[in-house]
Amino acid sequence: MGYRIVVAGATGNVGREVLAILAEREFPIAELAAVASSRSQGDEVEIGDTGKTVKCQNIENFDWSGWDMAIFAIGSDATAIHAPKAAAAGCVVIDNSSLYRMDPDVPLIVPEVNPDAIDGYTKRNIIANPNCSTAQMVVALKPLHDAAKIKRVVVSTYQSVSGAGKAGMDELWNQTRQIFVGDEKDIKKFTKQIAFNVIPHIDKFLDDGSTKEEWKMVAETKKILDPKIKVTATCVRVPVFVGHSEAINIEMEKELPAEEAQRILREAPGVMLVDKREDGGYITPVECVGDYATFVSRVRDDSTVDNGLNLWCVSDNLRKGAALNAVQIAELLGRRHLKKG
Ligand code: 11C
Repeated sequence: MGYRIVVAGATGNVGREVLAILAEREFPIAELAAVASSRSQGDEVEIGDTGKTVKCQNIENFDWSGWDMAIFAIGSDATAIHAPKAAAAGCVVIDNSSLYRMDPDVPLIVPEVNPDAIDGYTKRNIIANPNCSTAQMVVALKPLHDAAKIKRVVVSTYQSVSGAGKAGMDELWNQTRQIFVGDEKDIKKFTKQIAFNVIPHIDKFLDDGSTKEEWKMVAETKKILDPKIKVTATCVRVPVFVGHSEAINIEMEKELPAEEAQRILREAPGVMLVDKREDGGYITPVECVGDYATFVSRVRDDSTVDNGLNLWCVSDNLRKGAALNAVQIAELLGRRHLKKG
């Protein structure tokens, strides 16, 4: 027993994490296929640290029929070509790109937050995975929303370069070295120097002066958690390799003192509260790498508004922000609908 599962984009940052997490979580697999662009055809991709590999097939001529599900991590343009083919062949697509997230016929799922919404996947045979900065935020917000109804969220992000793929990681590494040895700096992937700097710009600019990354946090939070919640975001790229951080200010309908919020967060699915209110008693991005949890620290009352709360939220953007959430969706789909595990 088990599923015939495809990982599309298996050679990328997220695809590799998907393979590792499928193995770590002992996802029931009858057959595994790794597909990617023709450039990677024939490459052996490691399956986490199992010592096993899987040979990459060319996505252009892959036959999707007979496969139960596919986790896509190939970007919106390639997804637009291949996801409809897979879905039409009966293979349920779990898509990491932003292409289908706001499609009303495609559920946008964070299993700890809105698992029931997955039942709508049959309309298009596609399930969307949210943006990394949204995923970790809604995991932290959900239990507080259930307890005291969140009205408004003000979030500032500190997003690692791995959100921009391997090219983003290479650019931080290369610039750091170039600055140390006095070479001229290469600026290709980001718009300004990222080493020893921060850049208040992720994704393209929109007409109102916000960026698409900021818009995603607003629109996706409404779709996943509650359309009534107002969100305003400022998204910033920082010189960290892996792990997105967020400073979140929350305004609620009911009073929820910080101690009560800590108690709720301690029990919440997917959340790890690390909040000692002392030197080092909080989590930083380097400590979250490779972990599944959304870490919450620095929970404190905000006395400048009624029923206000501040918190700090950190998670591995390649895991909860992408690959782990996709595998959790695959598990949920299996449990609720495909039942072969
Ligand atoms: C970043 N959050 O850190 C982005 C990466 O919509 O899935 C993921 C983009 C997306 O650059």
